[in-house]
Amino acid sequence: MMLITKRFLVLSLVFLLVAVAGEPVKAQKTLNDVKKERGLTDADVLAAVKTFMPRGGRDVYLGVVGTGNSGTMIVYGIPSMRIYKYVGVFSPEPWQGYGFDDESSLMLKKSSLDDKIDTYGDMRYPALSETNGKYDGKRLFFSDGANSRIAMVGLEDFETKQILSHPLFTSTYPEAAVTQNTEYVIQTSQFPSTWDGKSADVSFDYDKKFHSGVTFWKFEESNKVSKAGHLGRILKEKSFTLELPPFTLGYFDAGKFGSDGLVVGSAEKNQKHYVYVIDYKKLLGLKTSVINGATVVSFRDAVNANAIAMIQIPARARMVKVTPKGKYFVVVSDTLLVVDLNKVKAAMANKAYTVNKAADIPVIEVKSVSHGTLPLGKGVMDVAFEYRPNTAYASLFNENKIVRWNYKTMKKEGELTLDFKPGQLLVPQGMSASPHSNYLAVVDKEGIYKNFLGTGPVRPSFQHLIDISSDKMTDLYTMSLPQCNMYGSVAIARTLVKPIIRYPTGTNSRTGEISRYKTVAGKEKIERKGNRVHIFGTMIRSHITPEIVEVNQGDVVTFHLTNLELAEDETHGFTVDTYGKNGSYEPGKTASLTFVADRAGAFPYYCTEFCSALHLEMEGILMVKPKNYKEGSAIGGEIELTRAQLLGYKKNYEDKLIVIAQTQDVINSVVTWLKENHYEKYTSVKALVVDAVAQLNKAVVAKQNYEKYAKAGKWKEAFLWAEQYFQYQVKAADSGLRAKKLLKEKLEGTN
Ligand SMILES: [Cu+2]
Repeated sequence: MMLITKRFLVLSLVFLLVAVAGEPVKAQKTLNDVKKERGLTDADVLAAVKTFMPRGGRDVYLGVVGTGNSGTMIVYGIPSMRIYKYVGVFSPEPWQGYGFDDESSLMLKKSSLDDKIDTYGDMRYPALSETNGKYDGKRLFFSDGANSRIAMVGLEDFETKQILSHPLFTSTYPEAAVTQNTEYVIQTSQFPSTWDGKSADVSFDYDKKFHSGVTFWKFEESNKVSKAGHLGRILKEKSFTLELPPFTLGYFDAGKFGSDGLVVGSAEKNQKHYVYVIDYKKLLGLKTSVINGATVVSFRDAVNANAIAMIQIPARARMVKVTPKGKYFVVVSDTLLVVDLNKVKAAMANKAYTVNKAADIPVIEVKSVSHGTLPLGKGVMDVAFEYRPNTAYASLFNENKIVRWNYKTMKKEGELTLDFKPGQLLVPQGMSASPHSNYLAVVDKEGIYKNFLGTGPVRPSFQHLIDISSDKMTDLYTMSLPQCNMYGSVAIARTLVKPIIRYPTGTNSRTGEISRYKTVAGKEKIERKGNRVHIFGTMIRSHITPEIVEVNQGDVVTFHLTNLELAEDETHGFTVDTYGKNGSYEPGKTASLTFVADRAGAFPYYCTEFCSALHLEMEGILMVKPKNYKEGSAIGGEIELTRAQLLGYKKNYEDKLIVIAQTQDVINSVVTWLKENHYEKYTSVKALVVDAVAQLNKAVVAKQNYEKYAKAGKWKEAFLWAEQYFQYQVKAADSGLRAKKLLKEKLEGTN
């Protein structure tokens, strides 16, 4: 034994000496060393510095892009291009328990035609909510092209709050747009289809049986505002659809200010290309019918009310976008066409139509409403607007170019040649009335760069960040976006979005209301009615309560769990092994997990999100007793402790009391420091102190118990309660130390 120890010691020393001798400490490299070694130019370094985000720095914008068929959305920062979050929208997302807990599963099921959870989507062009034409940072909308759904995401917590399935369309254009005060969220069909669920013969009576449509989903922010955020909803019963003849519809946009009320979008039929113009306010008073539960305004009534016209255009419109002040809209094809919306309004008012005889459609001559055209090049895909007057950008896919141009003078103002084929464009705030002028993000679906490693045939999607702040545009950075077929994105100024830190305790995050399953500390319980078992549990560092749940095979079991944490970023996860149940519990959230306990045995449940040093102690066990199980057939009952065991517990208890006293010293010193430095002046610091105090308040009962059991000589119980007390102390100390660190940073001005 002695020999082994000695040899081990010698070996360790030798190893240590070799390690020290073999790895001489290198001098820190200078910027110039790194530049030289990596062959970087000054331009490379400047580009890197422009996107680098130091500690204490903040991204200027929050970007959102739909992942297409993955059915999720990605939240990222501009200019750092760091991905913050993937959010489940049209498909389940396990990390946040989306489509796994009862609340989100119910929402997803209700949005499906077959009462099941759809597991993919087709989401391309999101819309941010607006007030007076400007982004208000409250809501985000997505259309699912594949499953004809519309979704609303709350920006208070970046969670999906509502999904509706379209009652008429079986094919939806994967874009959403809003009117200038988000009175309506607009969604259109893409390919024509039948609406009655009966006729399906394309060759017979196509023009009568097949329809297209534009839907105006009524959106209202509720007067009842929850502390967790807004309770706004799309109201199906106040929404309506304008029926159109069987056009194939594409990108669309809503008017603003002088053109508020108008909706413009691309339409095609029999190889003829149009832009439709709808004056939706004129539709509001018209007669409606109900088809499949949806309110419908007929095309004929809209034409008679002069609420719709078509502008025939020479080529297919790849994109139709209204300029920020609402004066023009741009029709994107290789020759850009700018249409004056005042002229369109005048033409509609004067009924200056040539009528398409075959379909009886009012058509406006394009030359009578055109502001100008600009032949730009090959494969023009998209345009984006920025803050400088009348300034826009266009992407030329086939020419690897971005062009800056002026939609008033109809002149080209500059260009940037790229080493990739540019697709959809984004300027931060660009789809609102107040675009900014710093950056242009460009979609690119050809990740064939030497500086990206190959990962098999499927590559990520890419978004390039271009600096447009000066006359000379520069390509700064390439962000890869995995699990994503990407099209359009939107970005909003960081200062407009005000995300919450935690929910009021017991919040159902989908509805924003306090859940009827909210459970607070000390009120945990298990309720049984026949074979229906409800567990009302809580989670807090480092306990899941209850720790043991016994059910019978075949019982229908629901865990209703509430995260009692008040501290920032203290999310707990929850899974029951092999039962396929998985939830995510952000501070304050209540969510439920229901399953049939159809397999007998012992199934551990535990916290899946690393939450603190005591994370591993967040566990419990679900005992599923087999059918015909008889009590007492297993080992049970109270076990008598031997004297040696009892004394062991006494020693443990006494040792614990010493640790408790030491921990209390730490807490006291932190408390003194916080008070001396006026923590109460800083809201975020105060929140941490509130959490620390809450932990200590919970500890009071534990102390009463350990003292009681110690007095009675019940050392095991005394030790366990002392341990419980210590855990509350640790949590309080943890929050206290975080508060101290934060306050220090505030005082030093680094946070
Ligand atoms: Cu945890």
